[in-house]
Amino acid sequence: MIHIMSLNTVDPQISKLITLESQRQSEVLEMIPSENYASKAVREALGSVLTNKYSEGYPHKRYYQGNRYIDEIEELAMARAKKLFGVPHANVQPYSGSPANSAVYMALLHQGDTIMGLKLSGGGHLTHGHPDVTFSGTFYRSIQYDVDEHGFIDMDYVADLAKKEKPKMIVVGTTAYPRIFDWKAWRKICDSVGAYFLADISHIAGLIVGGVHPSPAPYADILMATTHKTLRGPRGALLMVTGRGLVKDPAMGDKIDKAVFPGLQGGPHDNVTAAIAIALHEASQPAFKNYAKQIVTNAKVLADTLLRQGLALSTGGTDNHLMVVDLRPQGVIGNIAAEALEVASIVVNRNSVPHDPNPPFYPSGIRLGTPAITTRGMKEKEMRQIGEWIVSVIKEVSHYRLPATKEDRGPFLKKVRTELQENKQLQSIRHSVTLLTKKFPVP
Ligand code: DSN
Repeated sequence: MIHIMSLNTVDPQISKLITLESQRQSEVLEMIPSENYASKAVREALGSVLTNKYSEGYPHKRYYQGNRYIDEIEELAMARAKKLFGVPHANVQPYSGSPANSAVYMALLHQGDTIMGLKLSGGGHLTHGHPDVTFSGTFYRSIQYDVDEHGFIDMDYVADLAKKEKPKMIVVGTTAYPRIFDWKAWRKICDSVGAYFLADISHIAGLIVGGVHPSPAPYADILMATTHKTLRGPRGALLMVTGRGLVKDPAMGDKIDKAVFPGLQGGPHDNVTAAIAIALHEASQPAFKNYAKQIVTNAKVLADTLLRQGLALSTGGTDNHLMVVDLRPQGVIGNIAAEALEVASIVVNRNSVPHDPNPPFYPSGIRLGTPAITTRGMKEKEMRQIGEWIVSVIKEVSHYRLPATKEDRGPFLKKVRTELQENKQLQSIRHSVTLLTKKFPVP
């Protein structure tokens, strides 16, 4: 009986929370650069009967019966990924970006081998060798490169570091870096030391397939892309081996497949696989190119508005979908700026800035992105308005200083939170944001 009852009847508590979250998503300006609004078709596949199935293995090589339709779905997802990214091998099973990167390391490295990735504070990801607390930084010998004082990756420094440390793998990719990569230059560095070249394009995958950013496919050995950021699909990831990767090691695709399953994962989430296939189909449509182009235009206009009003941005601007606001000139921590913006219904995340003197929990910046608001149809005019609001919110909280002693920080943030809720200026911006979001319904 329970099987045919609606969610609201079976579990009114969860049902209500989903309704409230849906309302929240439509009422706020969603500006966390890694978030987006997946289409109804993608969400339909996620909530479909495919969640019932087990299909350990790969198409036509399963350990379970009953996979004839799942095989077709996974083959479609693989074929679409290969076509869209221009690669000969694609694995669509990784549960998300972190397991996908781990699978690459497991496939091609031995414990203790040297990997080289960008520091977290410079815009890198935890799985790019962050020391002490991550698998990538403890199972392997991790050497990290960094950005210069303006936030740019210094390629001469990277080349020298690679020559000195001889990494077996170089990871090129970021979560908070606003500039375009010179993939050819990275290839040269990898070749100079014989390193594997892993391009982690999680953030910019949608910009690459939308034709507004160069693709690393002609240069890298392996591409890793999460599927839910600019690509606008479900939570998941793609691991792709390029033509170059297969020349280097014809077994690279098999090794990566084996590392994903059975190396690190069990059965693939077939509902996600179908949703990935749908997202890849959507990304191959002409409208996706316009969306990708508008994301970058919007980010540039927003960055320009913030800069004109005196905010500092890492690298002084952006070429992609995101920007990192460096709040050190204001002296306020990212936590307070992000919380104040949320009171004004502008949702961002606090973020470390290059060479941040503060720890990641109390970083000196915030990260903003335009993918989700672009999906809602917002354009340059709205970016200028949003930029004004962001500046105004930051001005409103610029006098707050983080206490030096750790014990005082919790009570201080609690007190600030109450004050932010009562702040009339933030309330007034929230009202204006509500009016704006009503004009741009979540598709
Ligand atoms: N959490 C993702 C991001 O926000 O960029 C990276 O894994």
